[in-house]
Amino acid sequence: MTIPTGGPVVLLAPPFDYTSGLYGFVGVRAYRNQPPLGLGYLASALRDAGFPVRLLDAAAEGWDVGRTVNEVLALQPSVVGVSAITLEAPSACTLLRALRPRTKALLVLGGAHANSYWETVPTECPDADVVAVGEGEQTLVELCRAHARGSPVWDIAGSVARRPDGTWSELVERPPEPALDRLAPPAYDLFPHAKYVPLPHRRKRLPATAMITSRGCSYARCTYCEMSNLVRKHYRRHSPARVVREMKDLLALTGAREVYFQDDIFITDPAWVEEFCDRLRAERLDVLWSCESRFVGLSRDLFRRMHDAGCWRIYFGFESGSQESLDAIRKGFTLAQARQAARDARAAGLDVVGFFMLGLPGETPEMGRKTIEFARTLGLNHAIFSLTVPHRNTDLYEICREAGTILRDQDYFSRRASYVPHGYRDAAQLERLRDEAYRRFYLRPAYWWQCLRDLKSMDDVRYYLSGAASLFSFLGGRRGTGPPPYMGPRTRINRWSCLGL
Ligand code: B12
Ligand code: SF4
Repeated sequence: MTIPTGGPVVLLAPPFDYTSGLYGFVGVRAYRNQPPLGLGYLASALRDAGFPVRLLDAAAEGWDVGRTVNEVLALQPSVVGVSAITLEAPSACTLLRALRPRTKALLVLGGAHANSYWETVPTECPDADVVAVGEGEQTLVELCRAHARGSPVWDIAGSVARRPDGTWSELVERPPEPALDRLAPPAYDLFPHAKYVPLPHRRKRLPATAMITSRGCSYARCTYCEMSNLVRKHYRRHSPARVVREMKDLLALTGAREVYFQDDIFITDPAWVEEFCDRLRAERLDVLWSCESRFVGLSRDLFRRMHDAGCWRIYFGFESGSQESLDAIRKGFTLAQARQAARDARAAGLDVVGFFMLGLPGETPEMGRKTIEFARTLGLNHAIFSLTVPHRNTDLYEICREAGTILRDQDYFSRRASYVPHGYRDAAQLERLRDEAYRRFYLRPAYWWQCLRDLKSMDDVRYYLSGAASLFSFLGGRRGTGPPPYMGPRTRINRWSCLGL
């Protein structure tokens, strides 16, 4: 095992990997558009335990692997902690492979990919010394302490590690922190905030930043989501008082004028939201915010209260316009409930964005068109149509294997279909339907008339202009594996910035 060197702990978000084909229309600058809060929490815990910490976000910086390796080595780290979701795992592994011969630092890999696939990570990423599983604050502190003492690191709960004989230790799970308020807020001061510019559909005002108020999902049943397998019993939330305090400090630090709440479901307990809104209003902060939520059982009054406390937008996962598909993926609501929620939120003054999935198992082009039609009738401000991507660690994966063809795993950004249900002729037919969905949703007079009626400020005008630029750049993009014709993405982003966006 490695020898401690006494340098800082370097926490690292890996580079965005163009060569893997995972780019699509969004581009590198748009890829990392919010701070990776998980690393921020780890940094806080390490600092509280007395470790010097550096946080590098290679994706936000636009660094490639070579540059990232040089930046890490220049800091002479004792421990390097890399965070990756599955999409980023190939890039994280390439990085660790490049680092391994050039440093004696302990190399730790964690994040959503390790949380779901820790059993296979040691094989696919053999240059990591340790794979952290689950919430990492305490695990990483203990790993760093053991490493600093020169003690073995292969018996630390919440991780698996390579032993000197090359075998990997068994996982002893670490229970997640039961009382979230005991955790220090993320070390916001370590993020390169100026680099995070959310996509136009994610914010109205800049600078905009992000926070999270809960962990886990309180519903956790949807068949396509890894949350349904991981964390159902572990749903926890910060107190409203803590969230408002954290928000105040974050705004003071960054000058942000808008916050996006990253929670899987922001509204789980209406009483919590009411208290949060009351406290926020009492602070009279100049801040807009937005959040994602389920909508079953929520009232127009609650939406109005949120609106009065600065919430401008809410994202709902409507997913499908076919009740049959909704039931199959266990969404737990009816089309009528979905329609009512959209109506109530709009009537309360909120922008409503709908997420929709095309190409679910059992779907035919006719059913897909029902989803498009449904989206068009909800009075939404924005709709996002995604092609179904089966995650290996979900119930949907097995269903997809039976009811269609899985073409590639966990490929979110290339615009190509990962999975084709039996009801579709081929991937191209499904991809065409997705493009048709965007055209039919956005390119209709009723939609533009609604947008005009919603214009209330210059922020709104800028917002719609940038949204239109995104839409046309998407519809103008080419299908396939090579970089789209308008890459690099920097040029595209720079063009928006000349509009002052
Ligand atoms: C907010 C969010 C987003 C935001 C911002 C993401 C970002 N860049 O920060 C947006 C909306 C942009 C987004 C987009 C996507 N997301 Co997302 N997102 C989330 C969400 C809801 C919260 C993330 C979060 O902040 N969690 C809270 C922090 C505290 O947890 P954490 O990051 O996991 O970190 C903890 C541990 O994992 C661990 N840890 C993490 N890293 C490390 C490293 C080391 C060394 C150690 C020791 C420990 C450790 O310790 C941390 C503290 O306890 C999660 C679901 C969830 N609840 O986690 C999905 C999730 C991460 N997203 C997911 C996906 C698939 C995506 C997209 C690919 C979706 C798409 N189709 O485009 C894109 C990817 C874009 C991107 N750039 O990341 C999946 C990832 C699944 C997987 N196996 O990869 C998740 C898990 C949702 C799900 N249920 O399936 N996402
Ligand atoms: S899709 Fe959303 S509501 Fe469903 S299990 Fe995942 S996080 Fe929870």
